[in-house]
Amino acid sequence: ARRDREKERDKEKDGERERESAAASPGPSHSGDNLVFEEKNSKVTLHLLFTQKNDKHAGFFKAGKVFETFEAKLLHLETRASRRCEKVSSDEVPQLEFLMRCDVHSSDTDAFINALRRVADEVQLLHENRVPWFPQKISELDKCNHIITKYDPDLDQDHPGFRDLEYRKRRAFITELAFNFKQREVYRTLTSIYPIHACRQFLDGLQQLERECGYGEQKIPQIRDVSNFLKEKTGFQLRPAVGLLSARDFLASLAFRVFQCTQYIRHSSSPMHSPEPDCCHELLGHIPMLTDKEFAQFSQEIGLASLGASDEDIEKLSTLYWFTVEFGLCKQNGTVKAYGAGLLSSYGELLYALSNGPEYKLFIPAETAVQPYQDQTYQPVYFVSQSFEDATNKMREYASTIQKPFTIRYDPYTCSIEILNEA
Ligand code: HBI
Ligand code: NLE
Ligand code: FE
Repeated sequence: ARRDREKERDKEKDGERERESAAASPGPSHSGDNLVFEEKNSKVTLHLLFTQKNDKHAGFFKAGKVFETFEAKLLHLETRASRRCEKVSSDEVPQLEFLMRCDVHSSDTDAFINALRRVADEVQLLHENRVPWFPQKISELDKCNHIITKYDPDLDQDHPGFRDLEYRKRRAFITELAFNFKQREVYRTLTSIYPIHACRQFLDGLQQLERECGYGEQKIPQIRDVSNFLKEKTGFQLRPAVGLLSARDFLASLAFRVFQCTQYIRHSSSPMHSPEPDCCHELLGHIPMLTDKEFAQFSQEIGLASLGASDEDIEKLSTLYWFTVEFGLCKQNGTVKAYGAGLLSSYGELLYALSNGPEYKLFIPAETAVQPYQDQTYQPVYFVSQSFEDATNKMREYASTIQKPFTIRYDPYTCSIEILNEA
């Protein structure tokens, strides 16, 4: 008996799942006369033969109420005498059939037809051959996330873990992670446009990471593995950041060739842009650049320049950091390419930055340093350098002009800062 109940319940769930999936999001393209592809979140066209109840008056008009309730749209209507009423005597009105075509929310189809049946003698669904939505691209597997709850420890009282709250919490957490598994989409869409929009140094770095460090669509690499890899390439290490840090703290880490990495992932509703750094931004935006020796050196120099700097200088340095390391553009072989991590981790902004939309300004550190910026949405202005090398050289020059009452040297053997002439 329990098996039967379970079967019943699964059947119900499957029905639910179909309705939900039909309502959730857009799906494959639409309909021939006989094949009706259900579109996610949309309408389905029905061809119905509605036979009016002969013993009731105005039976068809009752159908109007049903149409209204279900927000169904009548696309075509024709009437004919029902073939069943051939033997109707001459004083009787022949039974009418209404042939109609209508659009109805795909998730409501069954309920709509049932409601019509209540006011009709008969409702026949013509050409019915509805095809449930199915994924047509691997990325659409993100939508195949409806679960069968038969063994769900939260719902099934017979589940061995039903009484173990800790266990259920952990299960729920893991389930949540799986639901948010959009990184594959982030990786695939971005890598599709890197070849045209990313600078050479980035492409080289990413290729090495794919070859030697487990980068790919399939999984998010561990910070520790990437850190070990980077350490060998350029001496940079990664450490898990506690959150969005103050500019002073964030830049100070760079002085030691330490890059602070966020660990969470952007919300699955917005895979193409995140206003804050997340692991996609760190791993896809920053890390490939940090495999480049020149860029690593340059990053450390920004960090060193920030140590002990005044608040105003920190403000300027972080603005420069913003328009170079995060959103920098440079020319390579006559084409504008992106080297900024905030661009290289956002499909939306990468396309936008290299379109005709935004304003371009020439990168001149003293001017760039006072350009206001925001981190909510795409930048209205980007700074373009004559070349990647030009950007790093100009930044170095600028950093050396920052006045501080002491001089420092980084000792790479001990990974520490020496203060040379404290005032
Ligand atoms: N904190 N964790 C973290 N990650 C960043 O990229 C970051 C930060 N704090 C400030 C910051 N970036 C930049 O906006 C510059 O101000 C340095
Ligand atoms: N907008 C970037 C992205 O979507 O990856 C993150 C920027 C962090 C400064
Ligand atoms: Fe960043």
